[in-house]
Amino acid sequence: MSLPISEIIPGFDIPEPLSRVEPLGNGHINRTLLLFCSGSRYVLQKINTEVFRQPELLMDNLARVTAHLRHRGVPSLELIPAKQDGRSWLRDEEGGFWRAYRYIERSRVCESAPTPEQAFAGARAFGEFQRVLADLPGPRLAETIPDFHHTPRRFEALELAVRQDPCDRLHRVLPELDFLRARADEAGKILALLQNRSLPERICHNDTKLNNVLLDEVTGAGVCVIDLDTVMPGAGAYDFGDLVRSAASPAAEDERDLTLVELQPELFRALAAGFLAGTGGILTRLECELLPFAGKLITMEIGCRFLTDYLNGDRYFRIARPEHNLDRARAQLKLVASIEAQFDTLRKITEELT
Ligand code: ADP
Ligand code: GN1
Ligand code: MG
Repeated sequence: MSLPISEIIPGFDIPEPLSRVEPLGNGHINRTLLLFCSGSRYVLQKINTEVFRQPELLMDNLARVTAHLRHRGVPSLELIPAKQDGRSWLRDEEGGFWRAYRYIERSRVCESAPTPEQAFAGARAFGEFQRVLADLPGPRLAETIPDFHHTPRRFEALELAVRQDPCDRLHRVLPELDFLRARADEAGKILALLQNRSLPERICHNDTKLNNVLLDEVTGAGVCVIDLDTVMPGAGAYDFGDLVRSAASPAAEDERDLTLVELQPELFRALAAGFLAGTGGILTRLECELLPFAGKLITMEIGCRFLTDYLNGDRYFRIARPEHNLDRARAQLKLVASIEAQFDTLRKITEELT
């Protein structure tokens, strides 16, 4: 049982009356609602505390990151304070963790099939995000989900799910499992370079799918990077990798017709050009060289996570149909195959741009 929204909203400094509430967006983890209040719009989110175990730490990260971005003239999310104590979040009596944002008007997200212009704009915004946060003052940001992009641990979690097979689904995923196992030795490549300091640790967004950046409804330019729950230390190339996963193929993340899932070099080029424009020269030579591989790695990692969740009975990612996580996994793995088939082209494009 969860509390009705009408009991949560008065806790925030939001003008009454509330005229309407609608679900917002397609996130897989948190619950996101759009509120229409007295002529203005707000976003209300319930954080999934099974996934984000220390939401207060996450909110500390978020406050520092948004303040720094604004200080540097980059628009960012604006949190609405809670009435009782002025904090940027509140707990309901059942322990639910809530926060509210001002809704950013005249913006939209691209869920799938981006144009090259949208791919460029989104990638540039994520690149700029990384560049501006490179000099965030203060201590290292908290890790809101430890080992988030520790790809070898994601593979270990898959093997555990395979051994346990709690829902008797293993027999349905044998080709996908073979596909991933054949690539397991590549899982630790970026991590090893981070660990031996060949790559710098950066403040990354870590969830750079294209629907986590707002684009101007009219001009299409990047307006604001959102969904900041996983902003924490990582490898710069990861943020490019998730852009490739989510925006280099016109197909949706859960496309069932796998013939539609194909990396398009022109979308990859737009993403790389946008990301490099946004990062504005901060990336090292090795980081630039790793961009195509990061696309493959993150697509493989998230395919692995979807498959693991399918085996475990869909406990992590929200699903809208019974085989949803399996469909998502298959689409990611098809994209990995497409990236591999065009890898030389992607390398050439990256070299041309750097
Ligand atoms: P989730 O963690 O569930 O992915 P997000 O923070 O990404 O949640 O929000 C889900 C969707 O809500 C986004 O894709 C975007 O469409 C919309 N959205 C979120 N915050 C805002 C905002 N402040 N202004 C406008 N739209 C927003
Ligand atoms: C989740 O919350 P959302 O939908 O933006 C997930 C990402 C995955 C993504 C796949 C905290 O992102 O890691 O890449 O789904 N977020 C978390 O679409 O696990
Ligand atoms: Mg999101």
